[in-house]
Amino acid sequence: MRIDIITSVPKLLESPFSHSILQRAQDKGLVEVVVHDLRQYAINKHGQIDDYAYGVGAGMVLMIEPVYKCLMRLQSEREYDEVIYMTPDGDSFEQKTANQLSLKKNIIILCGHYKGVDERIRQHFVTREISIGNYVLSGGELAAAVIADAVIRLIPGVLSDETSALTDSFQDGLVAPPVYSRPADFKGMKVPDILLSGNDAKIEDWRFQQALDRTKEKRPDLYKKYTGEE
Ligand code: 6GU
Repeated sequence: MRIDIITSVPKLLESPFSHSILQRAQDKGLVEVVVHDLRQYAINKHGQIDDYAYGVGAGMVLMIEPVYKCLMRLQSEREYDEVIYMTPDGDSFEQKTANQLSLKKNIIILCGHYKGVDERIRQHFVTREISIGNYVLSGGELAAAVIADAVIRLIPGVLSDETSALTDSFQDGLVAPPVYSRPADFKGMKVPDILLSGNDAKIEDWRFQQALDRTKEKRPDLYKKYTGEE
């Protein structure tokens, strides 16, 4: 999979992909993440990429031309399955969205900034608009990193069997059961006996019951969906 991210603030995206699982996924050749500085496609030697919005006093808009030039350059090099625009008024990002995107070959993520991007880009070039929640960020970069993280960890081979995405919270519709590590007794705070019993079948039952109980308590919305109640 290849993910191309177009941004006016490339520095914001340097670190998230340079560590841990996301770095390892790239080292293994399972994903390629390429960040593009929109300023390299500026319309003049001043590096201009934004301008005043027509009919509005304040607020800068990402201009159509730099974004268009960057998109054309990329699309001349390979076929893209999606051009995603990060915006607070987009479709909300869910695990289901991550699952869908993880099956794609090449995707472009365009980060909004300022008052957004020229509407003609959204109308004619964007295939999907995504928001990561009901709050406003100062730009789409951190949201793009969230999406890329959620997608990349689903690519086969990125996670080991033990950390497999198949056992994630949400993947089966339930939140994850509690986990413990050594020591079994820390200052009188004990790990549940069942986990020390060595009885794998019983432990599996216990974990499932814990997941059910937790979901009911913490996420009644998910619980209702899971049990088919209502
Ligand atoms: Cl994708 N962008 C911005 N700027 N704010 C957001 C968002 C995206 N998702 C939630 N808030």
